[in-house]
Amino acid sequence: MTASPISSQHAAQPAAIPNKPQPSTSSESSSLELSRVCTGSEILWESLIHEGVSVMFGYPGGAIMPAYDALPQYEKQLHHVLVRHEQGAAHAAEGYARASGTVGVAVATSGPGATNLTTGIANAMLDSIPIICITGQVGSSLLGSDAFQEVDITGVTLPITKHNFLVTRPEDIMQAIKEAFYIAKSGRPGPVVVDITKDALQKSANFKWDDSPVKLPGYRPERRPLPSDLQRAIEMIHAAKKPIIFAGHGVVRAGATGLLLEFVRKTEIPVAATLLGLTGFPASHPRALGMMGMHGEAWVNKAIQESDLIVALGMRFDDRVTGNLKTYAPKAKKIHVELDPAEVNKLVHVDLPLIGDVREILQMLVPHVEYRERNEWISHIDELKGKSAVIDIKHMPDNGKLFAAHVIHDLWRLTEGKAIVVTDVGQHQMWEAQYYRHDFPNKLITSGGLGTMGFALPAAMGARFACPDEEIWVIAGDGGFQMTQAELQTLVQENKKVNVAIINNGYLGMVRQWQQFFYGGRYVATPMSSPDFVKLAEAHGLSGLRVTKRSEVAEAVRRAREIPHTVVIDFRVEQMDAVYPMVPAGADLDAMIRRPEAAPEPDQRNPIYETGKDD
Ligand SMILES: Cc1ncc(C[n+]2csc(CCOP(=O)(O)OP(=O)(O)O)c2C)c(N)n1
Repeated sequence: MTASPISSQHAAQPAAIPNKPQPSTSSESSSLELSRVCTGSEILWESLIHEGVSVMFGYPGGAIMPAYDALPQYEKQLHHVLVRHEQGAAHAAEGYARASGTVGVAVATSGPGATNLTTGIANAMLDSIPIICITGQVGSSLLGSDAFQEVDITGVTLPITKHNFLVTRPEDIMQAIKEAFYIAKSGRPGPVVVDITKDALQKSANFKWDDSPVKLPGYRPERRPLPSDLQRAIEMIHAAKKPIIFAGHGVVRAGATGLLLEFVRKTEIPVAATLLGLTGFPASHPRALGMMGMHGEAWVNKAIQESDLIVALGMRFDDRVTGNLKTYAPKAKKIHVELDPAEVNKLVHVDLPLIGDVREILQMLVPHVEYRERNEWISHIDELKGKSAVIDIKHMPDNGKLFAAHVIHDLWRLTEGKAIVVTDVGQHQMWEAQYYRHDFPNKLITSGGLGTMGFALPAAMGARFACPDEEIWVIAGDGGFQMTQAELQTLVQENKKVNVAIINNGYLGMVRQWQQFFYGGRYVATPMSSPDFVKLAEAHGLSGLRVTKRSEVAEAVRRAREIPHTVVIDFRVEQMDAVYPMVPAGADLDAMIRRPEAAPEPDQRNPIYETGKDD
């Protein structure tokens, strides 16, 4: 068994999302079990069951076939979902992990099966999501020989996993799985690959589940700040006149929303959110400012630039959040609460790092922070808000045109903000962040760090297995949806329902928007034709609806919610609309391009949109 070094980027407490049942393990009884002779394949599945796995997403092939062959013995405990592309398996495992607060599992064969997982692995790495990817590998005697379907997947995934293993003997499988789960969930969570050679799956070894805790010398996932640093933080918070709290993904993953509410109740400090932190603090709370950064609210970015203290919770100052680092929040002292020490002072110099779990640190701070009156600062931010709210597109009268903002805002109204929304990547993702008001924790699943088109449908499928009773909506662009649309058939085979809203603008919209703003309006390789999405849904045995006017949105959403199987709605929205405000990449955070006063008239239509022909 070989292992890559554990990235120093990951440390501290296991993430926990409250109110989600943690799967029970059968390890309690295991000390009574005698050791048995099992094949490596049996050891693999039994180990997963002991780790609490009940569903996994995968695709078979030569090297992993012995494992699949042993699977029927465990069909009562382990459900295997046959995806239509391994990328879908990794995204589904991530959707499952995000929605459940536990670990997601994907399975693939060697070579192309394993390489197809890599986009999903990288996505989980950048968004710190615990998934385990199990890959078959060629027989150990063939390793390094360029054997059929041999790819050095531990080498390939070294920079995009928190850790990975190559296992060549059946007696090492259990320990590798145990360590993989421990590493994936502890500290800053992330993906782990366990690559197992075919002979290790076929050969036998003694097996007895060992339920002693994993100990890895040199890996210290738990960290706590010094009491003197906590005291300094409290003094800085009390002294600040224009403070802002940043809610990042860490707040959501640590289940720290309740504590953040308490912290804000005591301190009156307004809260801005990153994209992944949006569900960390209720959007309708009077101190909620909204999203910051490239497509954040104008007043939020302006307030950040004026602030004298930033309390950043579980976020990493991504370039989409900061804009030009040289001019970023120049007057603000910065406290950075973060469990990965490698994120501290990486991009933005901070005055006080507090290394540890967001929830634990808030628990330590809340009893000691005192009320401060902040009316002046809060009314100043309200003034900044004024004009932006007036030109917000959702307040425009219905002029017969369908804007994506309308669709998403109406979807929010009709679902009362309670649905789990899984978005793809592009303009629709930003409109979702702006117009679906998130008041409940962990109800938004989106690809933040990697920005992976094709993420939404398979991730929603994973979320569906984690949350069988929740309403789930995919919001995808016509481009991204086409990347992984084959997973519709997986939903059919599994008899699972999600609703799909395609924000169909006939373009790779976000790239088209950049071409409009920064490339002289030369729309190269962004006009895109699509299949008839209604017929596509029907070809899968599902239902499809098309909406072209705002007045039709509510009825379509109502019908989709009633129909018991997956429904795809093709929302034909304005083609040339753009996401506003926008901070051009690398520009100062408050140098924003604003929505024109009047809604834009479509000035150029995609010629291949209606006809499917480029003429
Ligand atoms: C896999 C992948 N390829 C390319 C990109 C670059 N990219 C970002 S947004 C975007 C356009 C997305 O178009 P669409 O899915 O139609 O959504 P829209 O922006 O129109 O809402 C592209 C190509 C990406 N993020 N991911």
